[in-house]
Amino acid sequence: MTSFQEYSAAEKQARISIEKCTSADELDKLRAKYLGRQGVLKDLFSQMGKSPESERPARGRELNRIKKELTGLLEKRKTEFGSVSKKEEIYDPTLPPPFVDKGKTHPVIKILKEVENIFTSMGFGIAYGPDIETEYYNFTALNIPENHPARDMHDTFYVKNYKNTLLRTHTSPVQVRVMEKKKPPYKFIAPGRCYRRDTVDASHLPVFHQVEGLMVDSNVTFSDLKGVLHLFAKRMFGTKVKIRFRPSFFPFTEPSAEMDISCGICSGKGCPACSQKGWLEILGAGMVDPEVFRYCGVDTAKWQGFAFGMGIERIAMLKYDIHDLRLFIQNDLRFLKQF
Ligand code: 2NM
Repeated sequence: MTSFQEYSAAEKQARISIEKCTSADELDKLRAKYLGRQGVLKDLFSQMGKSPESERPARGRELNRIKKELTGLLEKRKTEFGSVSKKEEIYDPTLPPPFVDKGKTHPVIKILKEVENIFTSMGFGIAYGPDIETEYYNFTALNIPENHPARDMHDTFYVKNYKNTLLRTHTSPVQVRVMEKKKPPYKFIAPGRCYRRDTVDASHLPVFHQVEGLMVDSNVTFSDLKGVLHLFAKRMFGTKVKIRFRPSFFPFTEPSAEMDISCGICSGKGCPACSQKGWLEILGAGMVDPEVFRYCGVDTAKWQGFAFGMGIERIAMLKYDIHDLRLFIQNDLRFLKQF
């Protein structure tokens, strides 16, 4: 038969072990040893049956008191080790990392970089300028006179309370600034954001991107323009692509042209994508008008130049076969993840 002294001895031993314990793991083992299903206390309770009936209430009270004491003590020590569970303590370096949905380059910017790479590989530099411009750099120096419809409030965002100040409608003012400052020869492109007062629809965005280019040297001809832009078209749309030039008009070039590429969808036979024409317009170009050279202080007796300009959203539309520009600004991941 178990004596009360043995109860006390078991309690004392348990207290000492719990006090000496140094980890949550060890504490779990002590809990099992003293309070578990096959633990010391369970054993003492079951041995109570062998004691005289008169002693049993007192023994029960004493064992319950010890159980309560030890439970309290275990709880107290547990808080000292923190509530880190065994599961959390295990770090498995062989597990794959959690999925992180990292961002990627926007399709329009991807095309912009592609265009940049094609021209820089041909020896063109890259020039940048401000998005907020003056009427002089955006219009006047480009031979766009005061009463020209392009200057209309309907097309241009003017900056309120700042006279002659606007958001550039093309990147040509960058070329004007370079021509003013540097002595030819040079060839460079001007990529960047442009702004026009257009209502958003399938083919218009008020904020869009352009790459314009300019080459000034002695003896630059329209053949140089054709050669450079033909090479560009082949690099951008594949070696099988055909090009053609149609006469056009811009205030800042003379002569002026628009360049088409053969429709890649119907191979030039005519289809809905090219409105049955077999051709798709991709850019405007021409020989820099002597009037522009005069505004910028370039000696027209010594230097000639060609210039061109293209809308990047339009190139992206053609290359990726997208029919609605609004997809580019809606941030729908189902769309953006495809590129
Ligand atoms: C175009 C088409 C044709 C152009 C002209 C110039 C400058 F500044 F050199 F005169 N920059 N860009 C140009 C010429 C732009 O965009 C459709």
